Amino acid sequence: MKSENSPKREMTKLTRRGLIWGLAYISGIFGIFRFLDKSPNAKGITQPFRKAQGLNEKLWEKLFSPSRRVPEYSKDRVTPERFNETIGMEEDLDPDSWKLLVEGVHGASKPVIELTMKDILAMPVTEMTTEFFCIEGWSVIQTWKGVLMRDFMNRYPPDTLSGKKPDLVNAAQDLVPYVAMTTPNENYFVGLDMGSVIHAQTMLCYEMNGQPLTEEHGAPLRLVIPVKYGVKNIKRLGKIQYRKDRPADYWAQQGYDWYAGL
Ligand SMILES: Nc1nc2c(c(=O)[nH]1)N[C@H]1C(S)=C(S)[C@@H](COP(=O)(O)O)O[C@H]1N2
Ligand SMILES: [Mo]
Repeated sequence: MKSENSPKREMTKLTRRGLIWGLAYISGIFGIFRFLDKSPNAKGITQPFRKAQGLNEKLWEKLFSPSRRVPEYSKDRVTPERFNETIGMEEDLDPDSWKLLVEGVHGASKPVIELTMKDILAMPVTEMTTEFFCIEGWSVIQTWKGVLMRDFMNRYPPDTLSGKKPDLVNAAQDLVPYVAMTTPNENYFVGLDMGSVIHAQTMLCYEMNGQPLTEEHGAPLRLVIPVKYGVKNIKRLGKIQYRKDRPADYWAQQGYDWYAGL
């Protein structure tokens, strides 16, 4: 019987080839998930979050739009506060010696600008009630008061790539692309993309739920950046650097997604 090249035989071959490719594809996918499963597990990050990370890092830049606002709530939705972690806050805070250093300011006469809380309190005030998500799987709704980074950057604008005068609204792509923020002792440090820093709800915060920020929540000044997970909301801020190169980040060094976007 010469059935070797009969159409039916060809069909079977094709189907079998399809099946083999299909199996290879499926086992490839399982391989990726097995790999993610073995990925760093510091801080007890939950499995679904971990699986989303690889994807997150690649898509974040493409999907992120600075005009996309997170929901704001009425104050009766505020939940009990919760605090977490104090890296970079090892020494007791001395409010009198605290200052905020700012580097990379366009047109500045000095490489490092030093600000006090008095300077911060003199800037436009904003209040917002937003949800705060820790990567460990819990969230709280809190009222935050402070200075929007947008307003801060109007006064202290970042350097531009072209050297031209910065235009936060119409030429944000010409701003240096990154911002580094650290505690005064530099034990905790976060790296941020400029798009998230100029986001309309990113705030230098000094008051929480109508009270001055407590020491454990990051007095005298912390970052509240609702488009990012808790890890990027640095407490006891000591230094802001506008930068061309991507800054180091405490939790990214432990294997977390550098963007940590929501
Ligand atoms: N300086 C400093 N800031 C920090 C941290 C930290 O360890 N040190 N932890 C981050 C993490 S993981 C979270 S969830 C939030 C917690 O903020 P809260 O204590 O005000 O709830 O702070 C973030 N900012
Ligand atoms: Mo967190």
